[in-house]
Amino acid sequence: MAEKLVIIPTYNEKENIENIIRYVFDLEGNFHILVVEDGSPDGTAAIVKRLMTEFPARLHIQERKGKLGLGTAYIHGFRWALERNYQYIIEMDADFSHSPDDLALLVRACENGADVAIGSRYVDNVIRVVNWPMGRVMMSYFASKYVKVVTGLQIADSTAGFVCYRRRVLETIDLSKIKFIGYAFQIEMKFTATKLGFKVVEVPIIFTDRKEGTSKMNAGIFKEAIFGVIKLRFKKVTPAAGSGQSH
Ligand SMILES: Nc1nc2c(ncn2[C@@H]2O[C@H](COP(=O)(O)OP(=O)(O)O)[C@@H](O)[C@H]2O)c(=O)[nH]1
Ligand SMILES: [Mg+2]
Repeated sequence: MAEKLVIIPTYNEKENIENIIRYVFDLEGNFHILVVEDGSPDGTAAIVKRLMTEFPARLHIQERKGKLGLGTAYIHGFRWALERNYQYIIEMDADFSHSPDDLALLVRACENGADVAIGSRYVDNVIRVVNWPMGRVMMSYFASKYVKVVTGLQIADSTAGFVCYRRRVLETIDLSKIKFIGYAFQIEMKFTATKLGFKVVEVPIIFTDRKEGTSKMNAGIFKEAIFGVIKLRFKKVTPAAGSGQSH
């Protein structure tokens, strides 16, 4: 059976991390988890390490020295996964905004021919977001429309952070050239995969605002996305050296 890794980046997620790890391990499908932990002052790492004694084969942690951003946390996790035998590598938040029950949907889409499966809030022009303030929903929804216009990327939810990649996608993308860190990182990954010719599909999911802990989103991350996509439009995408681009 193909090995599946869920990468969960964390910064101050002590209220969520144990629950989400246990939830994923209770699912069918033998998912493994890598937590990429950025030195959270709230002690998130200690909780993960305690659970690692209970799940030594399935739970892993990579610790970095400080809050270095979501994008670089995922790049770190992707490299870690590629050094091991994972065939499906999934991005998921720690805060239950992405329902772990939907992991199977994303993996199935990849098993059925997708190279990248996006858990999409906006596919078919339906907005599936629960409990976000209306302003934030509108900002996110129209940001996706803006990305479409500026980059030409035909994806309804380009800032989505619930994504399953087949291994070969992450092998082919030159990860050293992925430069953005916030929502722009998510756009850049989808843009790059599409430019390299991979099949990217959107799977409808419901996104629910976190009930515990606080958002780490800030104005800088938003600004990076707005201006970053303009740069993206002119970016030349080439496969990683030695990847052979074998798809
Ligand atoms: N390692 C790491 N994780 C982060 C960082 N910023 C956010 N996260 C995690 O990324 C996920 C999404 O962040 P969140 O604050 O929920 O963003 P929002 O849903 O857009 O409000 C959560 O699991 C956070 O703990 C960071 O700088 N480093
Ligand atoms: Mg969140």
